[in-house]
Amino acid sequence: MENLKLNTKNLSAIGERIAIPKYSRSDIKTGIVHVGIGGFHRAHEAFYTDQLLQDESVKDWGICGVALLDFDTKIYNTLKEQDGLYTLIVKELDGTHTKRVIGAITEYLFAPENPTKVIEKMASPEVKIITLTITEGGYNYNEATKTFDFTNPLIIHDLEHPNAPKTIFGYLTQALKLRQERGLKGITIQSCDNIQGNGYMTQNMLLSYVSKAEPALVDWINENVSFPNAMVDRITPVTAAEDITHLKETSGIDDAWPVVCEPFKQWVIEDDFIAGRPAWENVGAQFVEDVVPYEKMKLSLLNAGHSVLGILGALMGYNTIDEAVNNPNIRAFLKHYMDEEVTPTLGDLEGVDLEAYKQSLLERFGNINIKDQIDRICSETSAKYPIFILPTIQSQLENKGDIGLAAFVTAAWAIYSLGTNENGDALIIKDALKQELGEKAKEAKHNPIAFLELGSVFGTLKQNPVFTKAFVNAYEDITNKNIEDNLKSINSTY
Ligand code: CS2
Repeated sequence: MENLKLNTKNLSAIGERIAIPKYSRSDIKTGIVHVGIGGFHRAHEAFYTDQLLQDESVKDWGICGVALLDFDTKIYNTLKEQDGLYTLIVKELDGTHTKRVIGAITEYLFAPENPTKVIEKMASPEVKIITLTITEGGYNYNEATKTFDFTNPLIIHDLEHPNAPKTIFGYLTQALKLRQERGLKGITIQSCDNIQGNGYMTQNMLLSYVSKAEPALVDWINENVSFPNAMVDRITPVTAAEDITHLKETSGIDDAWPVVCEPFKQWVIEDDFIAGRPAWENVGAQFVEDVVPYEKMKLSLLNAGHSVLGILGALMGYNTIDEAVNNPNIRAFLKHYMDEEVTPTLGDLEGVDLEAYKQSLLERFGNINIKDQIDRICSETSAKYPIFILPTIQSQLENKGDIGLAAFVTAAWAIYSLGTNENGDALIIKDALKQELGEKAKEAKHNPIAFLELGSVFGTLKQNPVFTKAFVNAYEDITNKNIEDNLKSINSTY
């Protein structure tokens, strides 16, 4: 089989091998600007939108993908080379791969190269929605002060150079200002990040920035921009070199950056789109009045579950999430954490079978074909912990519920931050606070609660005697015996 490079020219030939878009991509207008064209966006929103575009009457919802950071050069160049096309490889539970070429990203821009072009695109009349996957840390929220972080050097830069911004806040402010000046009404800004109340967070952080950068724009935003909350879900590991080779060997497709993901997908969205929206419900998204309870369930069970498996698994020397969850002691620990510490915080979830949901998570985590990297899960834990784990602890403390298992994971993270696993191998720590975490982790060897001094991660947790006691005990237990033996003793108490 001849290898075909993925691009528009070869598309119909590729269509004889795997599924390709049925619609004519050149007829699709851009209705959405999406910032952050990483794997998750390409496995999720772009996938849903591609499915919708298969309906020939839908022509207004093409996506313009924006690469915001210098770091994104590679994905931008790849999409440019491949005319925005990429292969989505769904790794099914039975080990087979379902492959399809996704065509929904019809335009792509590289912000560092041409900021004005990005601002103009966001301000163009045909664009009705700006969607974001800018990661948990991208919202510039500080847990310690509970406010927008104006000390961030990039924010200081944007305030000084409004026409050549570097952050999402600088871009959105300029674009919205142009829309106001041009008399263009409503636009929706929709977060697709894993944050409780991600719409509220986007709105609050943007308004904080705008109040300083363009105070006169605040009222216009309040009247003309909507910020729906949404829960997003699809496990999307980092594409491995073998994925690229395998696609070439099995289908003869030369794709420099395919995306791999699990079969499961979910998108629950509040129906608050001031300028209209795609009928994503026709392709499986759910529109609801209030998404907050669903988000909370997902963040505190799935995402926190990932962090639990990642931190404990990394210390025990595992590389992937399935290896960790398929260790019976870790699995039982995670199950107890979900049942005893998270479930009591979730309140009433109408129409959700929580037991079935938790069971399905264990199965998804255990999918041996996905090979989701523990390094990916543990990256940026300092931004994830305050969203995934801290709210559960706070809620349990308020209601005098158990926090012992969360304290154990937190203590394990302190040990992890020393940079070596139990076998003496170096851990690759990718975290914006890597240095601070490392310093606190060293102090913690003599005084464990020093680790909790990182206010932007732990808020006021250090002042809570119930938590600190459990944390110090757990820290000592981990210093005295290995993780697995600790898990065995903990599990035996349930
Ligand atoms: C993961 C998420 O980043 C993480 O730690 O928990 O990327 C997770 O895989 C997705 O949110 C699944 O929807």
